[in-house]
Amino acid sequence: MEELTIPTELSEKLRAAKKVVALTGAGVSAESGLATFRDAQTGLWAKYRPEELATPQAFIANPELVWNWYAWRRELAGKAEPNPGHHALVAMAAKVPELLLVTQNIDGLHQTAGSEKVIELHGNIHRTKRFDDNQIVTEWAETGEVPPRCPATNSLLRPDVVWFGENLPPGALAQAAIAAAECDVFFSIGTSSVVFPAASLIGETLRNGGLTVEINPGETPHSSAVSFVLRGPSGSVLPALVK
Ligand code: BJW
Repeated sequence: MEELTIPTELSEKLRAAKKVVALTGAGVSAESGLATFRDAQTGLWAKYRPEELATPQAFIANPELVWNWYAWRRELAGKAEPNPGHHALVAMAAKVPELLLVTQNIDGLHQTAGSEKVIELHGNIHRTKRFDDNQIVTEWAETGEVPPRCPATNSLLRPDVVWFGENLPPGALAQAAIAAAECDVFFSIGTSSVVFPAASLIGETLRNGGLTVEINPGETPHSSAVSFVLRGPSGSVLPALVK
């Protein structure tokens, strides 16, 4: 990749910023070896149908298939390690008075890297909950039944992720929206910005006059609206931004 030049105006605004929000998506974990969703060749949705795997209806129709698919992805996420993009966001948090990381990622890699203020909009694949009442369950017997059941209630267990048609975790969206409205700089990093309501957060910053920055090797629906576009992989662009 050509050496990336960070615009002076952006560096100055970031240095002066009091509140920063970074919204991240699957692209941030791509350099950790985890597939994105919508890449035309390697994306998960190029190989699997979301209607059959990532909706409550899919789980009701075939809980074993859905559990096994997430068990496979949980293993991949468990083996993955944070990349320079994740680490640069930890470094950025140390440089600005307030940085809130809002992630759509369910892999937990921001926390592994050391990010502390993280809102997980779409849950976390390493947590498990009851299908019927969303209570988190931490232990169950491995009886061979797939999916396993809650030892206390016998309910089917499922990953604590947000499927299509499901609400985001209570309070998460409201907290992220307030932070986006109040921030001086909003980064949209490694997300295609097509999944709502996460994709609407940048609108809060745009409406309130904050600076908006997109970091992505490709175009998104927000590319023409943001203040700055930094084209490239986040594992290279973010370290250049915080150095
Ligand atoms: C790199 C890179 C590198 C590559 N460096 N970058 C309003 C309008 C229209 C529709 C809706 C709406 N409101 C709600 C909806 C419906 C739906 C929705 O948005 N559908 C659209 C797809 C049309 N939303 C919902 O259902 C949400 N719930 C909801 O709104 O509840 C209220 C409600 C209830 C009932 C009815 C209606 C409303 C829930 C959304 C849940 C999303 N779940 C998933 C799966 C999570 C579990 C799992 O992992 O299996 O979340 S889908 C998937 O997409 C995953 C992601 O978090 C999410 C976003 O994807 P992301 O992260 O942007 O990845 P990609 O692959 O799309 O993009 C990667 C990007 O990285 C690309 O741009 C690359 O260029 C870039 N990149 N390499 C930096 N090295």
